[in-house]
Amino acid sequence: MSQGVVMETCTCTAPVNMAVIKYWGKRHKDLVLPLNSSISATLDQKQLRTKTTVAISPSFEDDRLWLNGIEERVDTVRIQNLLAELRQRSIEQQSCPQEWFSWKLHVCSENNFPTAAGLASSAAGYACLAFSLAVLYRLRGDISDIARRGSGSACRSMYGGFVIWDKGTKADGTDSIARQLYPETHWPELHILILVVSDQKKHTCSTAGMEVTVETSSLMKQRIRLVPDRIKEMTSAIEKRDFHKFAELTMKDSNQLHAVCLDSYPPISYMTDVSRQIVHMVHEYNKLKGQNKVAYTFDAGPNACLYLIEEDVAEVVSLVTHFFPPIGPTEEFYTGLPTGSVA
Ligand code: 2P0
Repeated sequence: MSQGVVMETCTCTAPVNMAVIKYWGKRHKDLVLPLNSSISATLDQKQLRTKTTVAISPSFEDDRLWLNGIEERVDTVRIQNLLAELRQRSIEQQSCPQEWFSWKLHVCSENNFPTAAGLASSAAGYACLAFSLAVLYRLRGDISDIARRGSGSACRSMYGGFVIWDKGTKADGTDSIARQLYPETHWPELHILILVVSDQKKHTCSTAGMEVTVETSSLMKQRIRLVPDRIKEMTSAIEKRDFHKFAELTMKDSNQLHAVCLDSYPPISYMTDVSRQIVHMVHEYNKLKGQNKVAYTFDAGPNACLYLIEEDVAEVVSLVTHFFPPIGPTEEFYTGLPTGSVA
């Protein structure tokens, strides 16, 4: 606090999460309610994280937001919905001084990884925004539904380890929340390797892509029928730490996500030739080993996320660098463990 200026601040970090059963498609756009439940692992924050500082002061004239040093608009529906929900809950809980509601907010957020390149930056970003504001406003209880209002997948970054986002059935979305299935200590040998194929912004944002898929893909209707069984199977594979089954389900679900994208009209294509070469490499490697040793999964972008067991990391890293030698700053990889949540 500088002399004479009243200001409250809070700084938090939030991790990205990588879905193994994907969220794709909404049943309610403004409330950000999904058509199906999804499961993800939360990554540790050493490699990929968002860091956000929020400040509130009577001396601020407007709400303002900077992302990676560049000022962004705050008058988007997502941000306004998230702020409205936070303030409403704060009023209900009487969690902070009343005059704060007339004070303006400044938000500074930075990612330590490519933004909007299909690396779950919006998940970490909105989780961090919701969490830092909840700390500032001294809110109590689960706030994953508030993060969800910013970006659906953000609700899963509120918890560490393996996380499920229940789609919920209520019209108001109060039961569409994230919860931890298993803590990160449940399967400490599980590692994640992220292969950055491109750090360019994706051509079709997830929100727009989902809308086209829901409106036009007949395959999507079949997917919605199949996902509940897949959620049960995945939960069981994680519970038993059955990597072979976990990998099979992860790869099948990623393939189905990209199949419904291609079945959309006009088609949406996130994977590139390099992404497909990674898929091919993984299947050849697993065939050679006689069981699934590695699983790939791709979000709304060409970058690959590989799940594997610790003892196989060295061999797979050497395989990746052999077939995909890094030639520039965009071809890097991150390694990490699924681990704790916002801090
Ligand atoms: C997921 N994705 O489960 C899936 C897999 C991308 C592919 O969640 O419209 O940025 O803001 O709710 O959360 C990306 O979707 O979309 C996403 P909105 P979001 O991780």
